[in-house]
Amino acid sequence: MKVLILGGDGYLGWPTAMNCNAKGHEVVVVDNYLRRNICNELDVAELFGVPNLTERARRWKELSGSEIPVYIGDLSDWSFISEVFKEFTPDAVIHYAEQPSAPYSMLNRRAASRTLINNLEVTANVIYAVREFNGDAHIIKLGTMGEYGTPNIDIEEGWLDIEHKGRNDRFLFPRQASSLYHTTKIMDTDLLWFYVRMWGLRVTDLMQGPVYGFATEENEGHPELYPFFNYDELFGTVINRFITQAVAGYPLTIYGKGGQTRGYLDIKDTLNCVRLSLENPADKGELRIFNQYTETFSVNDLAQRIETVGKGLGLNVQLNHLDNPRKELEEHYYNPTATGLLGLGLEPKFLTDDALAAMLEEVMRYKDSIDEHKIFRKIAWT
Ligand code: USQ
Repeated sequence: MKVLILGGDGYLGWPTAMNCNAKGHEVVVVDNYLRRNICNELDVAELFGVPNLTERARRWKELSGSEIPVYIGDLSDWSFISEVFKEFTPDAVIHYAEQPSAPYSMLNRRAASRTLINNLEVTANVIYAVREFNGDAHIIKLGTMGEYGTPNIDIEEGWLDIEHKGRNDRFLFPRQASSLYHTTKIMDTDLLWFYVRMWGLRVTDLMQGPVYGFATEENEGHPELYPFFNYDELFGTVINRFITQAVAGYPLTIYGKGGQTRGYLDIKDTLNCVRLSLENPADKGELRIFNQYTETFSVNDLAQRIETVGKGLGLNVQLNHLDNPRKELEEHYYNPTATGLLGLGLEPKFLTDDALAAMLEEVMRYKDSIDEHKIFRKIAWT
């Protein structure tokens, strides 16, 4: 298939590009370096440097013999996005081109506005570009499990059948996010659902939980092809942060009581989920929603497991309960369904002790570049 990957420079965008290309798809990547620019502006912490997208594509070609053309530009600019679609006419669009950090979206008014405008304008432009240049193209949109929040009922896969005063109907599952970033993802889903109804688009919305790791089949033995690995409070997700903290001997930053439970997945499973969705497209006029995670853990579960495995490797791992800078439930019911992707053939990779040890050992190779000052800056939600 001809696959257009928007946000191709990101933590998941670049690994997805290599993976789809390695599996025989023709891939083009687009990015405006929004995430890189925010990281530079805010002096965040990445474990290792990552070459720019053009350079990574060049190195991938040396390794694989296959070309991934790169477009650098802003997808909220209609003249740019329409140019890309005219030149490539994709069969599928994988849309990662969003400001992905919840803490960044809560930093200040400018960050909130940048998140809101970028995420919604790009999604709207993608919808219009698909309609104008190939109405049959499949849009695969990265949503988030955070759209649902932590309701006191089981979370279904996107939809809920409601019986009310003796009548029945089917609606999007109730959503109530706990950051502005997550709220923009709800708005994206609403936009997509609206245009699926209006224009009969073909859409898959992937409600993904926090992702961990950086090793994939394609970058094994090639650190120059690794994705970003942030361990700071803005762009680092909790498992990647805890692993780095354990290696640095920095007490693990458990927010509040640590009972916050989420659905997690290995970066390799993200790639498989996205590719399974690509190769088994949604129908025309369908908004198909999958919950994309493989296991649920509380923050305390994660901290304790990393403590045990880290100590086994001789690391000095300590746990620290900090005042929670976020506004979220710290003890709650959490029982989401996730059967759709298993039905398409996903074979999950679980967070075993061996997998944790492998991540700790890989991060230990970069121990000297960890800057402890950048681990916690207390971005408060309220
Ligand atoms: N947490 C800690 N200590 C830390 C960092 C996080 O206790 O040092 C807690 C948070 O308070 C939260 C949980 O760990 O309860 C997960 O936090 P996270 O930073 O790993 O994830 P989050 O901010 O929710 O966002 C990440 C990605 C986002 C994606 C989302 C999926 O950055 O792009 O959409 O995971 S989900 O969490 O299911 O909404």
